[in-house]
Amino acid sequence: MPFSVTTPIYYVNSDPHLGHAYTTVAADVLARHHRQRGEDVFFLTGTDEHGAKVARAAEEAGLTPKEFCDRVSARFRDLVAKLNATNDYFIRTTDPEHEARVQDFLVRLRDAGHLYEDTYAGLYCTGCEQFYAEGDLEQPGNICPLHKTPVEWLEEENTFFRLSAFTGPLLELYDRDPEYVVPRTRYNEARSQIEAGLNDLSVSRASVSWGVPLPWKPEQTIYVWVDALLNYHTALEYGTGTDVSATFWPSTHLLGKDILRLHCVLWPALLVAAGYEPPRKLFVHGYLTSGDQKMSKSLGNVIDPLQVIADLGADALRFYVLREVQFGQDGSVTRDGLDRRYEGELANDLGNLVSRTTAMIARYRDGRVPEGETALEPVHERVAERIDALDLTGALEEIWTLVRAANRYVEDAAPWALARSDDPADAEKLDTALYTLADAVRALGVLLHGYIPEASERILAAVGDPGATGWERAGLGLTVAGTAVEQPPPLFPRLAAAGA
Ligand code: ME8
Repeated sequence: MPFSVTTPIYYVNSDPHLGHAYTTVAADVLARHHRQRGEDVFFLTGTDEHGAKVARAAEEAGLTPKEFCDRVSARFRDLVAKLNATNDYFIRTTDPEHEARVQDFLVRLRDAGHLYEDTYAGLYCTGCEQFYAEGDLEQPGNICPLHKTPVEWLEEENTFFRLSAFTGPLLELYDRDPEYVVPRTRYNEARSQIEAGLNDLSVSRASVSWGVPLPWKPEQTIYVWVDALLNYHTALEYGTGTDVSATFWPSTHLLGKDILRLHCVLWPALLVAAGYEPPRKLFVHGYLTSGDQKMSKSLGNVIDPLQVIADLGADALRFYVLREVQFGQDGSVTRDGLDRRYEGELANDLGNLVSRTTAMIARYRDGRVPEGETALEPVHERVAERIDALDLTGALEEIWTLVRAANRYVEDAAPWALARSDDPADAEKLDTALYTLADAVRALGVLLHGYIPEASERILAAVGDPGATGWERAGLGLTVAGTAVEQPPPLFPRLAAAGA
């Protein structure tokens, strides 16, 4: 079955940080895993470029909105590449192909009778270009909390989407699949928002000029969230030059909990209204925090992913974020914590295992894997189960049980002692031990391909199975005796040696 996965498209009003890298890495782990299983995969990420916030950031930078978007979008694209993410397309909402399709979609909604004109009235801050509820303003005097200036009463004619009419269809969707939104707490949250009743939504803006014009009233622009959500479908229509939406829609969306309502309520409603299938599944993950605060540019507490990659490599970053924080929950991340896991788990647990195994085979068996049968238990079935449940942290823990089991096995089997013995029975035990280790290392190369692709590639090359990442190779006992093995340079050089 084809598999299609997305990240949110990131706002270009600020530079990428570790939180953005997080969702991209998670989506890439899924994309790589499904490719390993031989499935057709489409992995989409990109940037969200319209709206008042971006226009204002451009103005502050002294650039036109498009120049500004080009500049910042390129930084996101660069991060995606440096993370070794294997996205099939990088969408920008300023792609003309996207803009045209957003307009078509609005026409479709209108023709299906789901839009109407009405007056939008409320307290408006021109600094923010945003309506405020009275309760969110400073009193007395209705003062904007950000600009400290009084807001004004504004009325504009807007186009509204009859979201209120979709309460029933949305509840049906949720009832049909109790795992429509994962984890369960997020499902409950989204469902109760729907049950509480939905208000119609203004989908055009008279006050925002940096956006996609409403086709039948071009002096208004389409609400940036409608424009943004549509990326998930439009990209499939034009991203690769052929329309692959029939193959790859519906997609699985990964997103942070900040944008749950828009994805779990508005987005399926828009799709159903326009006659499209709703998303396949939505996984809502938590926040990477610094202490107990969400990591965000505006709070100034961000870890720069490019710095981490420059110091320790993309694998270290990919591994750390999915290992440290249970995927789905919030969790604190620090540079110290990252360095500790790099040393303790990547360099020691995994790096040493690979290096000892290959060194011993070189030394005791001329660099060829001896005949033998594995003495360890495979983990690949449990790993695949966890990944299917989108439990990326649980899957990694399952893989690590094999790393730990192999390390315990080296200590117990003590091949160095067996190698000193003249007893032929010990020579056979040594064969078994070396086979078991070589084979475990090879399987780890397959199992870890999604998480740490650079190390995986080097591991598989070291044990004479270069490029053999297919999931059918993830079990144990599949190594062919006689395979030539070579000791690689350290997979994860010590921090001091790495200059960090
Ligand atoms: O919301 N922890 O863009 P955005 C975990 N353009 N994930 C984080 C994070 C953190 N501290 N900070 C950011 C937008 N993220 C819209 C989306 S989609 C149609 C439009 C990740 O740049 C997380 O995936 O604010 C979150 O949902 C996303 O970045 C928000 O990125």
